[in-house]
Amino acid sequence: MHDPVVLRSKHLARFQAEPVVFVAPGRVNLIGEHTDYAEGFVMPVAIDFATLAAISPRTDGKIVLYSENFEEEKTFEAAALPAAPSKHWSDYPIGVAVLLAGEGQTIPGFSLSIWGDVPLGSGLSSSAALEVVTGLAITSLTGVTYPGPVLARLCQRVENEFVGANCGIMDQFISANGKESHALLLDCRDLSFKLAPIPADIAIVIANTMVKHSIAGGDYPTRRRESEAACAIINGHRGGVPFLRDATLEDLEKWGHEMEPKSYLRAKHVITEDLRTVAAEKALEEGNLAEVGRLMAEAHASYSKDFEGSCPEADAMVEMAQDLPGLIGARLTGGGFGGCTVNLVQRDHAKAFAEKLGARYFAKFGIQPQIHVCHASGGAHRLD
Ligand code: GAF
Repeated sequence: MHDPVVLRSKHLARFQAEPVVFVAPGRVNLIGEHTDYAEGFVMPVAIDFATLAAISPRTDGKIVLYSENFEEEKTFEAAALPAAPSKHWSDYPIGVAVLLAGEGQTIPGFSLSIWGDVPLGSGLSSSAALEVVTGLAITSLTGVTYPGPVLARLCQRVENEFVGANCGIMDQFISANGKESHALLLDCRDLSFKLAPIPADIAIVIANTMVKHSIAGGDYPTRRRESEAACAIINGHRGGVPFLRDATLEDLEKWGHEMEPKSYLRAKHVITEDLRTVAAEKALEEGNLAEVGRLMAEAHASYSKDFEGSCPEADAMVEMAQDLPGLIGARLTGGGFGGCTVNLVQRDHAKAFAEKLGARYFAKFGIQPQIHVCHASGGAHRLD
């Protein structure tokens, strides 16, 4: 699906240099939302939307980035990397160079052509894919290769320390470490993971509400702060709870009355979501799809009501899927406040499911949603 030939020949024509080409996928999260920065559990899948990067060295000390999607070029000096972002697509790739330089790597001049089909602002991790593919590309020139989990952590730091988005590790981790036909149950505390096979007869149907989502906006950091405030109260009482991962529902019962009502609800979502995520992996492993679907429904209700991370369009998209033939489970996926729902659907029904869901959504909102029947893909790698 992601043929490097076109990008390679465009790069050659633009920069008169043969590149090497890398790919990094976007992701959809099956369950485990806003648990990653609480050092909890997530269960994402790499998908067959991805970002490609073609790289070749330069001798003039310049870093020239070209986006095929934006048809725009931006030039930097390798010896004078920017200290701050400029609210531009180039923040992500140049941020990777900045962080690698901070790790002591000498960043050479290079030309980088980028193309991707991860829909932007849809909660499918287009920025993580761009960071991870750039990390692979640049380290192929510096010769210092990073294992997938280390590259993921570096790319998360690009978001946190350069771009200024306070995200967790999930998106970069799955983009760097995804496995064909599998979801990953990732423990965000120590980055250990377990592979959860997606049965061949189940399709992952991603339905885009077309409501733009951004984790750099105000809602994501507000929710994070609210949940962390609840954690601090529990930790103040019994210690040993640096993250909500360490808290229990009993803790919430005991000290919830001291919390702001919103903080209490955010924490309730995070604590119960961790339990659901671990249970969903077990159910998937046991082939208990009814239980996977039940947990996804519970997760959506918790995300929408307790965490208030949904929006009317996403709630409606989940609701409209409920009585369609073949549905196993549906929920809003990703950072929230818009973006996509993820639907696990019996493969035989997937095409009709997508058509009917799209028609229902259009009838209600007058917006044509993009609906994709996706496949669990492998993580980032070199193409050729
Ligand atoms: C966004 C963030 F980037 C992730 O780290 C994660 O917190 C997710 O929202 C919510 O689960 O994708």
